[in-house]
Amino acid sequence: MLITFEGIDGCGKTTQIGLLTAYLREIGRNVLTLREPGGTEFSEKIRDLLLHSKDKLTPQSELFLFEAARADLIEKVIKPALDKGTIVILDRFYDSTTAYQGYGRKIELSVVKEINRLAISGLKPVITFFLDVPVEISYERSNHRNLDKIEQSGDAFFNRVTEGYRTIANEESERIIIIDGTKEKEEIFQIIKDKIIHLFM
Ligand code: T5A
Repeated sequence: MLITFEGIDGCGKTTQIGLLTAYLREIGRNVLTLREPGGTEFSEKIRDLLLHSKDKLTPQSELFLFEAARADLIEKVIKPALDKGTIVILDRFYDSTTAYQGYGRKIELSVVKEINRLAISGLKPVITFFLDVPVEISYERSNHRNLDKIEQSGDAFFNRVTEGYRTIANEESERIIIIDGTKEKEEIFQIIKDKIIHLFM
């Protein structure tokens, strides 16, 4: 079972993934938590290039790098884990690419979706939690640390990404649960836990 978390930077994904992982382990489930880009030696190198390289990347090269990291992670780690019955919780997946490179960087959506399709080779999450927070909250929560390359993309970019996420979530309302990410951490986790328990029944 693949579970994914989505939202703009600082929306609270990592916090909720930590709570969900602990809860699932408590009830005796095998859980593997991963983040994108990353999770293999190759994908971690790509992560470093994408988030910290001093070179300016074009939107297209950024897109291909995210997809290369994703394809490597899926084949080497995610698929083998799912085959063993492990629950995989993934911090970002192809919805991030649609939102950031499609809506944010303005690469034609049909192109982004096609390249996503190639990279994921048929793998889909059973459920996706989209933590929706306004851009100002994202900045407030991130301003205690150095911003990476993508986080430095500016207000207009993050407004487009946010609107993109809302559109994707409304188009795929069967899979994507929209949660108000400005609520208290515990309240958000209760919503997530209820949905997960429902999935297991
Ligand atoms: N990207 C990624 C693309 O452009 N395309 C792609 O295809 C993919 C896969 C990855 C970057 O790459 C981009 C998107 C990203 O810009 P990253 O370092 O992995 O970068 O960063 P994020 O995924 O954005 O993770 P962050 O750590 O920035 O944010 P989280 O995980 O959403 O938030 P979290 O849980 O760390 O919380 C941030 C702060 O807020 C507090 C926490 O305590 C923490 O201090 N917080 C709350 N405060 C109040 N109320 C709540 N409910 C709170 N929840 C958390």
